[in-house]
Amino acid sequence: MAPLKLNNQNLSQISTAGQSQVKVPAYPRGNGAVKEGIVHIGVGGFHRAHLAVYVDQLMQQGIMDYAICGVGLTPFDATMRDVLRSQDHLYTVIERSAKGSFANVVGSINSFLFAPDDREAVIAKMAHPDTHIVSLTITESGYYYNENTHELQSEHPDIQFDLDPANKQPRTTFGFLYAALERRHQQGLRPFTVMSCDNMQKNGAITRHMLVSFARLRNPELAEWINTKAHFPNAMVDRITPQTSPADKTSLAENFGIEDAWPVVTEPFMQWVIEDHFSDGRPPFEKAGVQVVTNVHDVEQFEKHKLRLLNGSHSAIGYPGQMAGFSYVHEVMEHPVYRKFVWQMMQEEVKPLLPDIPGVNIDEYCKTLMDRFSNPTIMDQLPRIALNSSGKIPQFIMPSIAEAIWVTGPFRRLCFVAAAWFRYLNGFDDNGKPFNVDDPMRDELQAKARAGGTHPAEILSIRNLFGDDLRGDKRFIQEITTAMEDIARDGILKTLPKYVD
Ligand code: CS2
Repeated sequence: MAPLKLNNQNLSQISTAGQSQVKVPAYPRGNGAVKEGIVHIGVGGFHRAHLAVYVDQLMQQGIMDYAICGVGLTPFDATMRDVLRSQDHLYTVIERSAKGSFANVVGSINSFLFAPDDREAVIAKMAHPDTHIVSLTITESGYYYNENTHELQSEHPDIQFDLDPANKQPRTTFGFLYAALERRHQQGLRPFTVMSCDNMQKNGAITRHMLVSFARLRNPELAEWINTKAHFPNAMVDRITPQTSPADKTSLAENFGIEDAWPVVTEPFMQWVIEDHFSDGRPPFEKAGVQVVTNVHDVEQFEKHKLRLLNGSHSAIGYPGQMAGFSYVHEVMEHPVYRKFVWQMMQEEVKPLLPDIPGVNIDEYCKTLMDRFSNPTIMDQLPRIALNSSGKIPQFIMPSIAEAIWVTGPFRRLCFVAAAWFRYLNGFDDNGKPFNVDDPMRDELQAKARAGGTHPAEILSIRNLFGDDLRGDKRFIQEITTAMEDIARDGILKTLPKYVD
């Protein structure tokens, strides 16, 4: 039988059409049936495999006031707009592991606004009384956060544009949030909660600081209202979500009988730990398995574990892995020396720096990560891991190096990863094959990497990424220079055994 196009009308047939059963929304859809309590900026694979899945689970339990209105701010979001609109905003989440493939059709995204079509509509939606939460997956660069000064990059042309009161068509997330909050204030509404779902340590606190700094430059009084009345919960978000490939669509059609123009592939594991700080109510996220905690400290510890162990290891797999000619995460994990390297980096260098979390066994956590990285069925692409590295290495690797130096712990393996990244920036693998370095700071990074050769000083001089902490440390400079020289001379795979016991 030909696959069925994903839309509301076909839902009941879809649940039984393929060879395997598909879970579909059992709740009513459409505007009369639900309220859109969440406006989410940045509808990519991760959002669709994470927050939207949690909300779908709540809707399956009859909680209908927090459906999602997706928002796309950039021209790249036009495809998502078209796909979602063509299938009643439904899409399929395919979970894959050794246990097999499972397909769930998710219906929690109820509408989608594409800001370049109508920016005012986005502001009005956020200012609407039904909206209680504005959530964000805008990547590190979307926060305009200077890692060195910890301040807003207020000189950035996009921020400058949005700061000009004459411009009523915002470009940045902060421009939209400000305009909507200003309207809510005028209307006597509470501020919505701004809920960051990005992979950053203290994501909520950073969001608050950036938005309030932005607001102060526009209207200090409103800034004060935002700062005192709005909440910005910190959160740790986790689910490995590769980019969808054409083969994923074909297998969905063949095995589940669904024609979906943009399904999401992910692992079974998912985790979300969030602070219980909301300014205008929240859904009972706990009912979907979210860990809602009252202690800020707890979230920070979870974030730190995740960013340093999971994302740090991903960096260790991604940059050297791509230089060595691998394509997928699980392929790297199948290489016995490389596998040992990842394990030893976690165990010997990162783990000793991490706080204990009651109830969390860190060795078990590391073992689970090794299994998750080794999952061959999700085909997680190294270029995905390598994307936007200027927002990743300074968060996932450099802080562990800096802390290891302070406590005089080992950090050689972490230096190898940083050195491999410096070389990766040149855009050629060990066989001279060119690849694209996809990063908002690419031009600057590449110019520095080329000028620096096998010495790190040029790259480390980018202050808003690295600050001053490491540049003056002789041990660090020596370690990293040695690794850069070895990699340049012998390549990744010949150098790697020097870093494995
Ligand atoms: C990856 C993350 O892009 C990356 O650097 O490490 O996208 C990772 O897959 C997620 O954080 C998992 O939760």
